[in-house]
Parts: sequence; structure tokens; C-alpha cells
Amino acid sequence: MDKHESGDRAIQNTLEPYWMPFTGNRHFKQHPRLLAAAEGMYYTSDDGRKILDGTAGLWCVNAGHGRREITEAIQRQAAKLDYAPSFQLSHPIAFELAARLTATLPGDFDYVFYANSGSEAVDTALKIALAYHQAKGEFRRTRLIGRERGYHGVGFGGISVGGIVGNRKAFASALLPQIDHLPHTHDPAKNAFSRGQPEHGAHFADALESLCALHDPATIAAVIVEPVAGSTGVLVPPKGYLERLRAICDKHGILLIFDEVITGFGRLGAPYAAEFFGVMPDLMTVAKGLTNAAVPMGAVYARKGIYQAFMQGPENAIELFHGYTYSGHPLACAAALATIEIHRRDGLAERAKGIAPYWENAIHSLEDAKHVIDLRNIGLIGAIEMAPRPGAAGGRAFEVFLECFKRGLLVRTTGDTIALSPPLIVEKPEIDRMAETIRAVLATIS
Ligand code: PXG
Repeated sequence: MDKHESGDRAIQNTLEPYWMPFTGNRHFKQHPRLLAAAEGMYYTSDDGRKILDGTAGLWCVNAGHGRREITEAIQRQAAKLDYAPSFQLSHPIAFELAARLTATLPGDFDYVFYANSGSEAVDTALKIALAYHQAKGEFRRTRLIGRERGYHGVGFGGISVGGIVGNRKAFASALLPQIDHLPHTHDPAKNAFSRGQPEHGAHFADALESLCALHDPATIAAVIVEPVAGSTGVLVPPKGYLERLRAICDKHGILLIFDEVITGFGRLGAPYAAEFFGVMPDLMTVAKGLTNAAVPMGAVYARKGIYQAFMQGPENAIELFHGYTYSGHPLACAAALATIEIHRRDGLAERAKGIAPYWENAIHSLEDAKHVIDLRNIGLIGAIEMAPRPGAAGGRAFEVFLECFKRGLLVRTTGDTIALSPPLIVEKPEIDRMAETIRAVLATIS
């Protein structure tokens, strides 16, 4: 029978029709891993097992799962105003949220543009950077610079400035023109087993001077980097590197964009990486922790001078031809307001800062664990890098992921690196359990 002829027969709950993102669909559907509920530091799987969340979902549930204040704020908002158009109209809490966010932002970061994900935030920031220079009459500034091993989501802008070959190669024909990349900063020969920021590698920023010399600095619109590269295995910026990038951008009139989708909302033990490292970009992208992931939302923070550059021409003219149906969605705004109130009240960034030294010791306690070739950490982020199996890169890590899940611990793996980024409410015994489980699993893996 054709699938459309099934009439009112109950639809079978089969796993097949869902084409899952960034997943080995065939393997998953034979060995499904389903999460049915979550509370605090734990998921509950559909077969009733408690699973310690070592990754805050996907680096996003920073305040821990099931926060009642957030859930109730979403429920109240849904009952009051389900949706309001975002073009030429809005609703009160979209403004309230922008005011709250900017009040906590450093320097003259006075403006917020809403998107619905990190990918959209990145594409928005790249567009703002390009349009900013046009608005200022610098018509030749059309080039964007990303970095090898960078992850900026999966929009065409994000994959173009991103530096992950797997995310680019099938789409090479449609990558943005006029893109170049800085080298990544990972230098295990000099920096393996560094605690926090590595000593060596500020010079990697000088590659920006080389790109300026190659392309003419007056053609470069913006440089985008993750202050700490997350997805490609936690690459912590060497001491002095971000400062040097900032200085070179300043020298040549290039905008600096920090992609803080992972590093924002307390992950490093400060509200944002910009403050943690004491380096102020011109634009910042955020998502994930902004709503504690309870409703999708992303945003771009812009410094005052950038917004002001657009505010010219007739007053009723649209200044930026960009936006989304769901920009500043009421449910996302409600979730974000409740989330930032929890961060403020519970001092989550401070909490992360307080427990970060314990975290660092736990990560580095794995120095003598089997297969380990490097350990990296900063704030409440940790990375355990394993030697790859000859001819089968990534295989060892995938097995570690599966075995940890069986033993009730959720970790994230990329290449042969295990990345950890627990909710910021994590307690010491839970940190111990993560390290012990990983040590035991590593010992069993060939
Ligand atoms: N920028 C950065 C720095 C990110 O880490 C995005 C943009 C895109 O966000 P959206 O919301 O469009 O997915 C991200 C997303 C992982 C992992 O395991 C990381 C992300 C997403 C999924 C998995 O490292 N980061």
C-alpha cells in the first residue's frame, strides 16, 4: 500500500522518516539513543536510565536542565502572546530583553539583533559587517576572514568562513567568494597538556598581517573567530593571540567578530569570553545558553558605532535588509529573560569560575590514562585527546562516546577528542564521576 493510502490508521512510531542532523542515520536507527526527560545535571533515557550530562546538551543548557522559572515563563508567554510579526512591528519583551542584555554587556555593546540559532547569528554578523563598510562608503571592504578548524554553524556564510573540510567539501561550488582563512592555533608539539591558555602561539595572529599584505587590508571587511574553538576539539587561544588579532584589526580598520555561541553565558567563568580575555570585539554572536536552549534563539551584539553607521537616510527607510519571521520570538524572549535572571541571581559565571580549578585538576588527572596524547581546559570546558587508531581516525572516540553513554555519562566527541562542557551547576562529585568514567572507559577501548 502506498504510504498516502494508510487513511486514519495510527501512524507507526518508526525511526525511519526522521533524517537526523550530523548523525550516522543508519547506525543510529539500529542502535537508537533516546532521551526522554531531563532535570538538573541528568538526562533520563527512554529506557529509564539516568545519564549525567557532561556536555550541557550541546554546550547550551548552561543553567542545568528543567529550570522551572524558564518553563513557567515560556508557558505564561505562550498563553498571553503566541507570536507577533517582527518586521515593522514588535512586542514589549523583545525590547525588555535587548535592554537587559545590553545592560550586562561590556563597553559600548548597546544593540542586539535577534536570530534563531548560532548559524543565523553568524550569517547576520557577517552581513552586518559587510553592510557596515558599505554604509561608511568603504566599498572595497568585501573580504571576510575565518580560521582553519573554525566552526560557525552551517549557513553558507558560516561554512565559508568556517574551517572544517567535512562541512565544506560537498558545497564547495556555493561557498562565498572572497574568503580567506587564518591558520588555527593548535600546536601540540609546543603546548600539549597546557593548563588554561597555552604559552606559545601568539604569533599565529601575525598571519592576519600576511593576509593583509596579500589582499590589501583595505579590501578586508571582518575577521571572525571563536575565542575558544569548541567544535573542532577545544582549541584554547595562546596567551597574547587574541590581543594581537585585535591590534592588527585596529591598525587596518577591520572589524573583529567573536563567535561566542559556545563561550557566552558563563562557560569560561565570566559572562562572555570578551571579558574573560579582556579583548573587545566589534560584533559578537551568541545562541545556545541565551535561552538555556529551552527555545531556539540566537543574537548578534553590536557596538554603538556600528549601529549608528546604519542610521542615515530618510527616517522611514529600512536600514538593514535582513531579518527573520521569528526574530525576537515572544517565547524565546521569555525564555531568555528567565535565563538571564537565573544567571544573575545564582551568579552562574562566578560559580563556574569558582569550580574551574577543580575542573582543571580533574581533566589533567587523566594524563596517565590509556591513549591520552593531550589534555586541554579553560573555564568549564575540557578536552581529552586520544591517539587515533591507525587508518581509522575518530573510531576510538566514537566507541568512547557509546561506552560512556552505556555507563550513564554523556560526552561529546570530535575527531579523537572527547569534549566536556557540563552545565555550570556541576558539583565536585559529578566532576569526579566524569573523570573516573572516562578513565575506566579508556582502559577498556583498544
Ligand atoms: N558558532 C559556534 C561557535 C558554534 O559552536 C554555531 C555557531 C552554530 O549554532 P547552531 O545553533 O546553528 O547550531 C555553533 C554550534 C559540538 C557541537 O558538538 C557544536 C555546535 C553545534 C552542535 C554540536 O561541538 N555548535
